[in-house]
Amino acid sequence: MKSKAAILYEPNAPLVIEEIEIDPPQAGELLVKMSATGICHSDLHVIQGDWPVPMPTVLGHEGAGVVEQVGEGVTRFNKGDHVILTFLPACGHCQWCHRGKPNLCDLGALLLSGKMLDGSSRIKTAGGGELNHWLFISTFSEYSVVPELSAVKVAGDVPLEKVCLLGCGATTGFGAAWRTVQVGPGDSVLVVGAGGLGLNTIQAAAISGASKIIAVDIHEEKLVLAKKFGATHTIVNNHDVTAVVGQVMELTEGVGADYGFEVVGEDTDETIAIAFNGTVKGGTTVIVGVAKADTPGIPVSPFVLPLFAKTVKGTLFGNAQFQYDIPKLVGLYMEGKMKIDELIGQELTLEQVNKGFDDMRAGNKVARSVIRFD
Ligand code: PAD
Ligand code: ZN
Repeated sequence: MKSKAAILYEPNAPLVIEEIEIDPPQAGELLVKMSATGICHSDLHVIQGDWPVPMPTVLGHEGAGVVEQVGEGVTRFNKGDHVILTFLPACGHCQWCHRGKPNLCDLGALLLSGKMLDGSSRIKTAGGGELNHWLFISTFSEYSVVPELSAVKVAGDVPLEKVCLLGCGATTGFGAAWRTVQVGPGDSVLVVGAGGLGLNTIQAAAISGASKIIAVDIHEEKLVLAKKFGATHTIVNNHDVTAVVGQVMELTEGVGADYGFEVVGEDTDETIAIAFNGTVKGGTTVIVGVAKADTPGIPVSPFVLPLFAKTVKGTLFGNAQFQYDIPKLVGLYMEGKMKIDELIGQELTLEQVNKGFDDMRAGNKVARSVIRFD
């Protein structure tokens, strides 16, 4: 079948809207009619050439839609089901899934392959040219074939154009505070980067009862939003790490925050330095942002790390148990206890996808853009 999709042919070029050809879903796969997809910074990393991703590719990995057709052997889904697509699949059988770490599922090894789970492809250009899948779900397309293992079913009355953000950013940011470390009542939290993910780290910390939540960003506009999501204090990062850390210390009785989160993934020499140096002795720094693949290292002093007995942790998908956690977060959202609408600064058409990335690069326009297909 034909589908309109946004193709990235090479790094640092605009995405091109074209009709592509999609093969029917194979065993264990679904054809999904996309309702909406968020624009996440990870796709911007791919556009910037930061990560080793095969091109041309159909980007997008924060989507939700309606099952149009199911492949052979699919029993959990039927035509008409509403689904959120996750940027990682989980098989449920490998040792990582059994250890309660579906975010580390063995299937993740194929994540950047550009192929489906069986190593073949379902998409090509209208002229028959090669196209790569992205994270198995390529959501910048009216229709997409996806593994059933990348889908989470939701009720028919859940607004897909909002909860699509749970497929990546909202769950990752929220999970970083809720699952990766368990922020608790009275804790102090420092969040560097108040974008699509960081705002969710802030709101998870607030929901968990953190007493002090310090948000750091380079844009005032993001800090205004951070307050809406539960930040108690905000600091503009004017690229003076010592000054920013000094302000964090002033706000935390001179010791630093119990948890420091880096949620930027750019300028990591300064953002990780702020998160790490702003973390209390014995505390934990969580790195959420994913930097350029060839970044040589992180600014963590091997003198300070042991002497202050700090922990530095990475997180993938916020350590979410996503088949279980996403329905839970949908429930929180439907009860009005989790903010998602407030993240969405604008809705765009697929044709406006490059505007979405321009606004993300500008940084001060919106926390998230959502592309709507219907
Ligand atoms: P975003 O662009 O929505 O937000 C980034 C925020 O950081 C913006 O508010 C910027 O203004 C702010 N910022 C930029 N530079 C600085 C700086 N020097 N100091 C302070 N703030 C700054 O991005 P996002 O929230 O979609 O993604 C953030 C990162 O998380 C990005 O690297 C992405 O690839 C990564 C990510 N990680 C996972 C995971 O599983 N670990 C999942 C999804 C995305
Ligand atoms: Zn993402």
